[in-house]
Amino acid sequence: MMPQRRTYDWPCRNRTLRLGERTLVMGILNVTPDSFSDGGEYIDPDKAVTHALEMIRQGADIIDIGGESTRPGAAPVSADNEIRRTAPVIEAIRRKTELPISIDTMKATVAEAALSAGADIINDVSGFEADPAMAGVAAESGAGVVLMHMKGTPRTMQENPVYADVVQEVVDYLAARAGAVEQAGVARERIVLDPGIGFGKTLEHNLALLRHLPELLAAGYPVLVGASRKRFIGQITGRENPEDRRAGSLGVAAWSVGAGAHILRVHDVIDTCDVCRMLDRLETGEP
Ligand code: HH2
Repeated sequence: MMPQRRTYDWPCRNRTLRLGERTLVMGILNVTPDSFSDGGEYIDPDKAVTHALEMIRQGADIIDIGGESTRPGAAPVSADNEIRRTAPVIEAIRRKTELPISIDTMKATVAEAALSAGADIINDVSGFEADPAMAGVAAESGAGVVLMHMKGTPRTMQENPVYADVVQEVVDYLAARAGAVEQAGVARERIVLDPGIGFGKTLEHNLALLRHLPELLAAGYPVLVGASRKRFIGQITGRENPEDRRAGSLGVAAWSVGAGAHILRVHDVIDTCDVCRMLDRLETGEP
């Protein structure tokens, strides 16, 4: 028997998302020229909006928009450039749908522009550490918050990540970051944690974090997992090309739901939604 997930109400500005009854699927929209899987595909705003609407039709619960690649070795992007890439796309999506939108950024000014354009959630891969102004933006706006663990910076994080105990270190780090963000005025119930698969982690580290997801869940916050098409899936399956990692990604998605994750951040929305619907129903046992 699968354990029943703990449920949460996640307030994100003027809406509240129910977490844990049904797994939520966050569709990835990278408005970047250099993302590791879909780089360049959606840099054109019209194409980006079309892809977002397609993911919504496929069953996405949240659209996560990023204007800066965080793939290993990626070069940083200026705030102006990131805003130019993301804000118009958010505005255009918001005109067409009420679905929650998250902004994937480490910069407070980018988050602010995204919130003005209609975003509801701030997804920061630096755990709100990169920009000291980020917590204030979240506190003031009432946005939902995703705090992710990363060791180092995207430029250097995969060089030689070393941990004494990766699970303990990630859990302690995220709990401490959540505490700091709460101190800055963000209500606890607005925070979701993410172990940061692939961010300063070897294959073994990624596997340990996924195998011990319940230890992160025990911190008492909802958990998001972003493993879609990542390199460790290629290492295990032998698939060099990220687009060929779909089945491997679905395997990790199924594992994560079984372990208790509340939200999955993915490229392949339609398949992930099917996996989630099956697992959600198996979990409740409803006929
Ligand atoms: N992974 C990526 C980017 N943002 N955010 C969260 N919360 N969790 C993740 O695991 C995560 C994330 C990296 O993937 P992707 O956006 O596909 O690539 P890139 O950073 O190259 O744009």
